[in-house]
Amino acid sequence: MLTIYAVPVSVYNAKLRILLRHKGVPFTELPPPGGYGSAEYKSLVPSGNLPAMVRGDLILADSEAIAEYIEEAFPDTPMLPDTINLRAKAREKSRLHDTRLEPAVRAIYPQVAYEGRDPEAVKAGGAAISKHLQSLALFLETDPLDTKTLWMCDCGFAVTFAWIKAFEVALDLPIDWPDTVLTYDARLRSHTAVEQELTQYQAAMDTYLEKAKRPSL
Ligand SMILES: N[C@@H](CCC(=O)N[C@@H](CS)C(=O)NCC(=O)O)C(=O)O
Repeated sequence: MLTIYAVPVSVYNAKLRILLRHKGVPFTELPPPGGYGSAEYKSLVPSGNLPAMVRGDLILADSEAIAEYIEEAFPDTPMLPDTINLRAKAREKSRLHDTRLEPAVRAIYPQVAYEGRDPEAVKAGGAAISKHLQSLALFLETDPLDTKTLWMCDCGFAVTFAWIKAFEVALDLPIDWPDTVLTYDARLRSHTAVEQELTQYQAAMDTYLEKAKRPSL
């Protein structure tokens, strides 16, 4: 059995769950032993990072390292392409999400709570995210990956797009969505694994966004 240490709201856990759902790999999700950030958890996962995976005597952190392992361990329903060049392009796209777009979205978290929110920081955050969406649109114009397949590199984008849209509503985050990216988002959502995960994940997003609401007098 494959176990994933997770917290419900984690973007990278949701990314991994899309991959596991799409591949039909059974897994159990548990909270990190001892709690998030605890010494007990760090004795298992030195970085303290979530998600982490346990399978037999293997303990592995980082969603992309885990995704690559699962791809090799469960090769049915491949989520990486079959040529070296296309796999390289797929990995480049994963990193575009993990190292560029998602960190720009994460920078908005300090502005989520209504109390102390800085409208100028929200505006600047929206501009930074929009800049990354423009870069993604350019990338998509020459993306050689087959558009009918759900790839490993797509999973993170599906979750991050859902957060950007939620922040547009909850924080008035100003986002300039390129049409190419909106089309890409719609295509990702047409995959059952994405739609089911995002539907189930909505409750965790709603709970997190409670603090964004203006307190009632
Ligand atoms: N690149 C990492 C990012 C994961 C990540 O940022 N996880 C957060 C929770 S959503 C975390 O563990 N933060 C605390 C830490 O890194 O110590 C991955 O893909 O797993």
